[in-house]
Amino acid sequence: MRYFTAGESHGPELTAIVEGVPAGLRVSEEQINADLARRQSGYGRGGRQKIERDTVRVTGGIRFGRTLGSPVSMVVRNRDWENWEQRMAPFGEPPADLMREVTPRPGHADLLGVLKTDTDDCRNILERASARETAARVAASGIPREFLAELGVEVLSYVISIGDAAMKEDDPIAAAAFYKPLDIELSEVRCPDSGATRAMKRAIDKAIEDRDSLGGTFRVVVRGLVPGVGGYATGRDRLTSQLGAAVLSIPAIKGVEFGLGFQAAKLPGSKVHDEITLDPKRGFTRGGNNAGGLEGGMTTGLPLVITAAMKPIATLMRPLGTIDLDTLEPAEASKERSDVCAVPAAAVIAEAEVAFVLADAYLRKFGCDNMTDIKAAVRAYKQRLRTASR
Ligand code: EPS
Repeated sequence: MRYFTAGESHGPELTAIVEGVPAGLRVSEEQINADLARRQSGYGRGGRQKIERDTVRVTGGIRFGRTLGSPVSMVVRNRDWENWEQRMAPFGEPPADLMREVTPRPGHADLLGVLKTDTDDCRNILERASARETAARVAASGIPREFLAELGVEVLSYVISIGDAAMKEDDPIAAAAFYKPLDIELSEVRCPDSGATRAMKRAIDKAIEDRDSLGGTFRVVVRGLVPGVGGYATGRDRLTSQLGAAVLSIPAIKGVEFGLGFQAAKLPGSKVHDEITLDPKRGFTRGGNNAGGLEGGMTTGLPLVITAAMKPIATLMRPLGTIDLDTLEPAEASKERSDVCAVPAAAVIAEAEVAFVLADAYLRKFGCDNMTDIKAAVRAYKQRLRTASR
């Protein structure tokens, strides 16, 4: 299963196509819209989110609420398009008063995109490099999310830190298995700790006052996975490489850790690896989950725990220095209306990316034609594992 997206930030709409979809999967429009709303929320979002009310319109691949087995296509309208129709028109001549963007923002794709594509307008780059594109990814992720949910797999995310305001956790990996989705969703920054939520909001208020921006860290947790999904035989089979690439594909994500992550590099092996035990009811299990649910590129069956770091948004209201591409003189970078912090949104987008990788890995392991056969294959696999451990 994989997706494609098309569309610019201020174009008419964003398009997503998901291919490799099994037949008979129940899909809910309301659920996709709820995920789109989760991506739009979060303290520190900018004026654009007051304009957009993202909803999905499915244009293929689903009939009476169930997938047909054909590619699923969908669109998310950009309400801001009506303010950009002239400036972003697909055809015709540019308007006489068109302002080109010629002051690339440090940290954004502007400069390198201009050099690479030989254009004289950063807008040709920033329209697509904009994180607006991730609305299409989240809409598309309705398919793998529902697929995983039918197999008992739940994907969630929460924010751990924004700037230097962080949630204190004694044992983050153990805690990851227990946070309740409601506590996360009720926080304006998607943090299950109310004290830390307040500290993060204060950090964002300060950044707004300073006309600056903030990044942070978040975690994606997946519960209910069966062991042995993914592969060890080639680099590409390893879920570690696929999940790492998927999370790093989100704009502004600069680092990804699994389980103990970088901590593991400081500890001896005896304190890192999770001892193998045999539980009479559950079969093979582990003394801990330092591996974060992945071993040898495959799921262990314990919660998958991924931590990611996002850099601060590149558009600053107090702009950094740049070079004017017309005059080649020093200048101030463009200051478009922008978010101050989008870490909570990035966490929701990471859920989407992770869901795609895991759904694809399940389809490879359990077949891909229809939900009845896939569910039967998962049941048979679980049964074999139970027998093997006796
Ligand atoms: C973005 C700039 C802002 C953000 C946008 C990402 O948009 P605008 O230039 O229209 O104010 O709001 O994100 C979204 C629109 C979204 O839906 O996430 C950028 O330059 O990356």
